[in-house]
Amino acid sequence: MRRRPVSTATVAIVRAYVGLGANLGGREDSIRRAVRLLGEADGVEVVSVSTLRETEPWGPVEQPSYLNGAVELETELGPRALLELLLDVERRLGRVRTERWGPRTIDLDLLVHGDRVVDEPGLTLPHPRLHERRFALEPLAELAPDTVVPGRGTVSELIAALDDDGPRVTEPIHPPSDPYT
Ligand code: A4P
Ligand code: MG
Repeated sequence: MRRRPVSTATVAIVRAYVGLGANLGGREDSIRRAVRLLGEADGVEVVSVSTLRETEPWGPVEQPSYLNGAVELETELGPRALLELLLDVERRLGRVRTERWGPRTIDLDLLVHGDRVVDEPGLTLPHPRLHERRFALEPLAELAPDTVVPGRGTVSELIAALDDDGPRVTEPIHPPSDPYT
């Protein structure tokens, strides 16, 4: 990954993890463009990107299968500012919101922001459904298995605790060494 200084000495740098999902259009292309845009944003550095994997759609809406992954960031942005950036990148990639849990060209979920616990209108941290979703936890485990999801446990512990009724994740399809720039 391209390294670029993100701060002055006085700004706290936090490690944050963002879930990547797409199930419409050129899914891999959308995810790659999203990661590139995140890395170009001020105050954000992309540290690593997981493999992308094909996953069965979760939820009440019938829709195509997803590509899911995760990206590790170092950022000086607080949770709100980072969420705003994610929503902005979604808009720039042409996401149109129709129904909740419905299909989307790109979905960027703020999974974990350091040790922050937030429960406000429009922002919940850690992501409220992370701990029950294999398609979100497995890419995260590739990047940071020992990371603590605040209030829940480590990523590895959460995977071990999953029941097997959730959507299946097939083999990773794109190696993490794939260039993103
Ligand atoms: N919001 C609050 N907290 C957060 C956070 N930590 N990260 C708010 C991101 N957003 C957060 O999200 C609605 C609002 O949630 C945002 O405006 C933000 O203020 P949205 O993306 O517009 O709506 P959504 O995605 O349809 O709803 P939601 O509840 O975020 O759905 P999910 O949980 O993202 O689920 N199946 C598979 N296999 N893989 C998937 O990735 N994704 C979904 C969407 C359904 N099924 C899936 C997958
Ligand atoms: Mg979402």
